[in-house]
This record gives sequence, C-alpha cells and structure tokens, in this order.
Amino acid sequence: MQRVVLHLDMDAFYAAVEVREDPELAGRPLIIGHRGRRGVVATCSYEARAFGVRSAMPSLTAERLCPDAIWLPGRMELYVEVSRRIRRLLDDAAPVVEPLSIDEAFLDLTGHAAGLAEGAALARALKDRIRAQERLTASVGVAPNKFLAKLASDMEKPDGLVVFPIEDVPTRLWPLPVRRLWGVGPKSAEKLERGGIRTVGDIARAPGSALVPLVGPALAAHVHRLAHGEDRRPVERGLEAKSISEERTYVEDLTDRDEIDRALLARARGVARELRRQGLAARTIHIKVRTGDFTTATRALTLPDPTDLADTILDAARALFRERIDLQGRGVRLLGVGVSGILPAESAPAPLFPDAVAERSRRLARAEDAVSDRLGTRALTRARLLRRD
Ligand code: TTP
Ligand code: MG
Repeated sequence: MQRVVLHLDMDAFYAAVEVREDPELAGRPLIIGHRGRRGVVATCSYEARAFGVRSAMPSLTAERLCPDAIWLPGRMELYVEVSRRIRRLLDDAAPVVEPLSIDEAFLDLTGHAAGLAEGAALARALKDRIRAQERLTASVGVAPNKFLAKLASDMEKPDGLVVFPIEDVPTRLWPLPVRRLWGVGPKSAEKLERGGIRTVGDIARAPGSALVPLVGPALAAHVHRLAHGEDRRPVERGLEAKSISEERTYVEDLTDRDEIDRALLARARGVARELRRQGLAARTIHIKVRTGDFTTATRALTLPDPTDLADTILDAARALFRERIDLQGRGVRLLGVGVSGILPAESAPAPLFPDAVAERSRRLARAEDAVSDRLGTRALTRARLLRRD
C-alpha cells in the first residue's frame, strides 16, 4: 500500500496569532520577543523576514535590521490554546497524528487516501478548515514518508501545499546541500564537504564505501537511504499536550520554610499518584507560587528522564522554589506543583544505570498506591505531613 504522509506547519505561528487578534498589525513587520541586550526573537511576521529578521536572532540584531518593527512580548497561554484547537482539527482529519511542536505535526493518511493526489485534496480541505475556524494559514507537505513531507512543507511557505512524489527526488532533493538531510548536523556536513560531498545528489551518487571513511558506517547508511528519498519511520500517535497539576490556596499565608516544604511534598505526592493512576510519566516539573500581594510566578525545569515518583518531583519542585523564587519577605497564598512533557510510563526508556534509591521509591510508591486504592488516599501518609496537634 502506498503510504501517504502529511507534514503540517503553521506559518509565523505566534506572530500570525497576534495579527489575527489585532488586524491593525496585518501587513506590518511584527516581531515576537523582548527587545534589548538580552532578548532574542521568538518569531516574526513574513514582512519582518524581508528585512532578514529570523527566529532565535539576538534582539539587538533584529532592531538594527528592522528599526520600524512592532514588538510584542508573546502570550504563551493563547498560543497553546490555539495549538490545542488546531490539534482537534488534525485529529478529525487523520487517523494518526504525531505532534512535533506547538505548531507542527505529522499526519498519516495511509489507507485513508488512495495516493498522493488524494492526500493533497485532503490537505487542501484541512488548510481551508484551519483558515475558516482559526483565521490562520498552514503550510503542508504531502509525500510517501516523513522526511520528504517535512521537506515539502517548507518549500512554499507561507500558505504552501507541496506534493513530493518519490520520482521528484533527483530534480528537487539532489540539488539541496547535505545539511538539509535529517540527522546531518554542522559537524557531519563539514566532514562530508571536506570529502568533496556538497549536495544530496553527491551522496546519492557516491558508492557507499566513499561515505564510510567520512562519517562512519551508521550515518553513511542512513544518509544514503535519505538521499534516495527512503525513510521508513512510522507516524506515531502522540498524546495531547497534557499536564497534571495540583494547587492549594491558604487562608493564612504560609511563611515558615518547613511548612512550605511540607506543602510541596503533599502536592508532589498528589501529582505523582495521578501520573501512576493513568500509567504516565513526565519530564517537566512546574511550580506555581502566588504571594500575599497576588503576584504569581511559575517556574519549570526539565529532567533528563521522565518520572512518576513523588520524591523526584519534590526534589525538582524544591530546587525551583529555593533557586528561582524570591519571596522578598512575602508569605505564600497559593502553592501548586504540576508536570508536563507527559508520555506513557511503559514507553519511558529504562535508565541506563538502574538506581537503587529510585528502585526503592518505586516499590514504596506501588505499596502506597495499593493501600490508597483499598482504603482511600488518607489512609497512608508521610510522617512529615501529620499535623503536630
Ligand atoms: P516555527 O514553525 O519554527 O516558526 P514559525 O511558525 O513562526 O514560522 P514558519 O513556520 O512560517 O517559518 O516555530 C513555531 C513557533 O515556535 C514560532 O511561532 C515561535 C516559536 N519559536 C520560538 O519561540 N523560538 C524559536 O527559536 C523558534 C524556531 C520557534
Ligand atoms: Mg511554523
């Protein structure tokens, strides 16, 4: 069966959402980011790109290239909400959707669309729905695999729709520089170029034995396949950008360090229990702190390995609180702990070096879960959480 894979990427995503919210911004150079010496550009409208402004560029450079640009700081919550709504449209359009980032996903239409032409018709309909419902444009690539689909979605941005059949590989893929191949970073590109291999076509035409001394056997085989437009990676169903959190507001502000620490422990336990109940693990740990004067701060950090354990979540939450929150003498009115970057626990890679402490925590957690399933969550607790009275 011929595979039909779509790659969809929203155009100038944050900037386009801002333009939609304020039509006065349409047609003007718009930059999302913070100005000044320490700022960087998150993204910018295509009008600003005409001046050479790009994502991740220092704001000072962008200010020099485009002095008349309008700057906005960005509103993450709004972009996440729009992203979720678009995700629902994608789920309606394809049986399998694999989100890659806030504005980008692969869709697998194999068995749903007979061939690339039918895939393109479905892509057109999807673009129309996104435009009608969200008043935003997307660029889509349609191809027999992920690699070609992603390449194609980028070819006619913004508002593009490009079909990339395997027959087009020699004319459209081979002229591109080697660094456009997935997995070829600046270092490997340099090694290939030193061996006289500059374009994807050079790789495709080179005998395998010519590449091995330059980049090693594994990468040589990989780039050789890609250069011929071959990529067997499946589109994998992703979870909705999901988060789990628990927070509590206090009648009287917490001021005592130990009291705050116990509150963090209680919230971390709740979040970890919920993760295990759903068979999930998470990589990113958040805290939310509202002080007596109603200012709210959120802080997050990402762990090397996903976890479903209260102790690991607590360690991260404590570190965030200690190092990244300055109470300036104020008390804590609300305290929350949350997690995101969630994946099914069984798909979490097993740790390279199994760790005895983590293993003990895991066994303890399983025992705690068993007790609370039978007797309720208050039946078993940590001594630290018992009130002195
Ligand atoms: P991209 O899809 O890379 O960029 P874009 O959607 O703004 O523009 P286009 O796809 O048309 O080229 O990233 C999606 C969003 O992610 C982008 O709107 C802002 C954010 N982002 C950053 O905050 N920093 C970055 O360095 C990049 C690349 C993106
Ligand atoms: Mg984009």
